[in-house]
Amino acid sequence: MGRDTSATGKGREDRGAAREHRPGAPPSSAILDAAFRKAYRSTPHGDTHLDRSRRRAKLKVIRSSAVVLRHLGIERRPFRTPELTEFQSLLIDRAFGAGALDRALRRVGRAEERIRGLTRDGGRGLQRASTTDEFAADVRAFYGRLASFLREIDPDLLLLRRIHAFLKARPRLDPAVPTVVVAGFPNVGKSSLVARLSSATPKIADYPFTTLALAVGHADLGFDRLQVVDTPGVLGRRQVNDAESEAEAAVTRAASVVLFVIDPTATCGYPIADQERLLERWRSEMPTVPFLVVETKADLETTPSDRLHVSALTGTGLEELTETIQRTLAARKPPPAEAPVADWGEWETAAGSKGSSD
Ligand SMILES: Nc1nc2c(ncn2[C@@H]2O[C@H](COP(=O)(O)OP(=O)(O)OP(=O)(O)O)[C@@H](O)[C@H]2O)c(=O)[nH]1
Ligand SMILES: [Mg+2]
Repeated sequence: MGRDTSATGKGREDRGAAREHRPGAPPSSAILDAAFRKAYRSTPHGDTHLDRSRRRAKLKVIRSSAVVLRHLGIERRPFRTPELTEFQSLLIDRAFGAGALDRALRRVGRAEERIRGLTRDGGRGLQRASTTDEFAADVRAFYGRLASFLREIDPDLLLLRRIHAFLKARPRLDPAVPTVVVAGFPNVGKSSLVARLSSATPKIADYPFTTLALAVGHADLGFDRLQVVDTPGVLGRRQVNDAESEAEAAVTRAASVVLFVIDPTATCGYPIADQERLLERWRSEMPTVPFLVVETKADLETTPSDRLHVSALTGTGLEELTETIQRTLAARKPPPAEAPVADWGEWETAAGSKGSSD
């Protein structure tokens, strides 16, 4: 019926909700809306009109500040440890620039401190004020400064949200679970193997760079859980793109074992010599990481090499590959201190092999 609700709490609430969903609105506007809505609903008790006015003003300061601080806490929450693993931090540094997340978090933390100080000062000011006009002026001044503190960190809040969306689109690898990282040139059949070895259902296509971000599947090798990570293809150039950078991060920092996939057929579009060069470079750069090398698409063509020849299409060699992965993992050194030792004890015993001491 077109009733104007602008003077009521309900009307304000609706406007706030609309703003929250306005695309491109700075984060501060939705947070301030929520804060002012909450403050507006204050209905204080008091003996005199002046008493009630003072209390109402104080409640506005306290409640709006509490809402803002709660929202800022929510924005920072995904980046606390242990929610954020070391590997995720590395991915973020590579994708958004080293230290960018820490700087944004520090600025948000500092804004929280300033808002706490502002709230204390606001409370004291209201204690000294003696007329309803003064209360209103104090609250207005408080709101103004609260809003400006918050607007100052809009770029940081936007960055936190972008990083959060980035993280949500990537697997969270459990550092305590053994991890096989499947890597190699583009289009060689990495995702096809990951789909065969694990629960993952990656996109598979006959063109390079089908996989653009890390994905994880889980496998049960009969005695323990295993994470199988699909990576984007890497061309082995000095300058890497974002997808290649992500693959390198997984190879260097997340892998218990790297399963390096070589496609000896012409179907991937890259010469085998280039693939071998990348393998050699990685091996020399990461002498402590075990590399398992397979030649794939064995249904099309095989080389005389004594490497494992597999086919994701027909299943040839996959059983042997699984056994080799098991043996390689069982022969690894004990994991770093943060991984639960008990898991690895079971792992080694069940695999029927003691960890090597090299
Ligand atoms: N004949 C045959 N084709 C295969 C085999 N494995 C993969 N392919 C094909 O090779 C192409 C690339 O496979 P993907 O698994 O997407 O390769 P990828 O290495 O993940 O590719 P990117 O994600 O682009 O790096 C697809 O057309 C697959 O069907 C195989 O064992 N035999
Ligand atoms: Mg792929």
